[in-house]
Amino acid sequence: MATIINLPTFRDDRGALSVIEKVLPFEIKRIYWIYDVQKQRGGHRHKKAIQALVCVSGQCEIDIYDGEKKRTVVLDKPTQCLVLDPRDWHTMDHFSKGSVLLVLSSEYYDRNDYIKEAYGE
Ligand code: T46
Repeated sequence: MATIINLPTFRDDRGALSVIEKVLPFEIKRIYWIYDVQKQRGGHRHKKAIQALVCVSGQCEIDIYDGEKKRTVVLDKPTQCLVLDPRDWHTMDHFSKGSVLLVLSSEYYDRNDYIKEAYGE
């Protein structure tokens, strides 16, 4: 099941700094980011990849379904990280203008890792 991690964050009179270190349940093999979003994205689950999502600017919504429970997570803080298990079907939508969604993945890119058939209701 998807989990939210509150990231260590250091604020002072210069601003804020959040860090991901020793908190993820995987070694990071790939980093990508999604921006200028015009339409819903995602719409799949994975065979192996565990992924950690941080909306580093702005906000977006992630709809998640693990085959048993549905959940919507609003990512609107750069101090929060959403970890998706491979079985978590996910779509990403309602991106605010200028938002950036950072994704850290446990796997190198492999188009065969994607499962695009939705779970039955
Ligand atoms: C996911 C969600 C959160 C690559 O060539 N390398 C990559 O590492 C990635 C992620 C994508 N691509 C290519 C494949 C497609 O031609 O970029 C294009 C767009 O990818 P996709 O349609 O899969 O994008 P999203 O936003 O629907 O999904 C992405 C990730 O692919 C996916 O693993 O979990 O973000």
